[in-house]
Amino acid sequence: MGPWGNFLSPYIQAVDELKIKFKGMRSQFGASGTTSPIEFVTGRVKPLASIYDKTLEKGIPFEPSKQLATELQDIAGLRIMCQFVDDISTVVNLIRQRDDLEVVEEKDYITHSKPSGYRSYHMIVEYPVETISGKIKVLAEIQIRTLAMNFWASIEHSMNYKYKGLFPEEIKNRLQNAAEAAFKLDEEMSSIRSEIQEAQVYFSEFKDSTNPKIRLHPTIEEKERE
Ligand code: 0O2
Ligand code: 0O2
Repeated sequence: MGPWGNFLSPYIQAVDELKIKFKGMRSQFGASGTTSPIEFVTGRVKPLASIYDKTLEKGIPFEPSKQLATELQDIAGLRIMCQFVDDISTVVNLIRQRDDLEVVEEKDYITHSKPSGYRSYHMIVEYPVETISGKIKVLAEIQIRTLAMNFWASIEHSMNYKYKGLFPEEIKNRLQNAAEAAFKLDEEMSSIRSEIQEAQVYFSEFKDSTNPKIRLHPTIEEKERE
């Protein structure tokens, strides 16, 4: 393994472990019969080409180093998608309570969206990875957002590649309007949250009810009878 392989290895482990842990949170909600605030989780280690671009932007040497590990806080990146805006603070609180990581910074781009229109909640955490040469603490960035925020960010991110961040004024305005429309959608969905969740519980019970032996939770009717 070369110097980059050695440097990135604990980040790969951190992403794999945190992905399993956050997906585990989702399963635990499911197993307890409670609607999960987590819809799905993704993770990635920043590709070397993106690390290179960031070092140019920040004016730091492109080499595995302590400086790189400190200044690039998103070499390990996790993304947690939620159905509703309120779920984001639930997830943030669950992460704050964990003993297996330390939150070092939080950035609230939901109440303070970026000028581009970007919305998301960012947490920078320090996560200890056990390696054959001992414990290594790495930084990881966790982005927590709704499905609508994620839809907008994915589209805008891919357009950024085409325009290299320099959007024509009209596209910039349209993207800002689209971000507001996405937020309006989130607000509308929040206002009918209880109806949506009732339907989702009914739907999952309907699926399970085709085989009564695998039903893990009481149905709404059974709950009401209790
Ligand atoms: P399942 O059974 O498909 O739900 P990986 O290493 O493959 O677990 P990776 O490569 O980090 O994950 O990210 P990827 O492949 O982009 O997606 C991670 C998980 O998120 C996958 O599920 C996708 O199915 C799921 N996913 C991606 N987009 C959406 C989406 O829009 N809605 C929902 N509900 N899920 C999505 P898993 O973990 O492979 O398992
Ligand atoms: P990637 O992996 O391509 O997503 P930094 O830029 O990281 O040195 P800063 O400004 O403190 O420092 O970071 P910030 O803005 O808190 O978080 C950066 C990450 O947030 C970006 O990562 C994006 O993933 C996301 N992000 C921030 N602003 C926008 C935006 O306007 N549009 C979209 N689509 N995503 C945004 P990178 O670096 O782009 O890497």
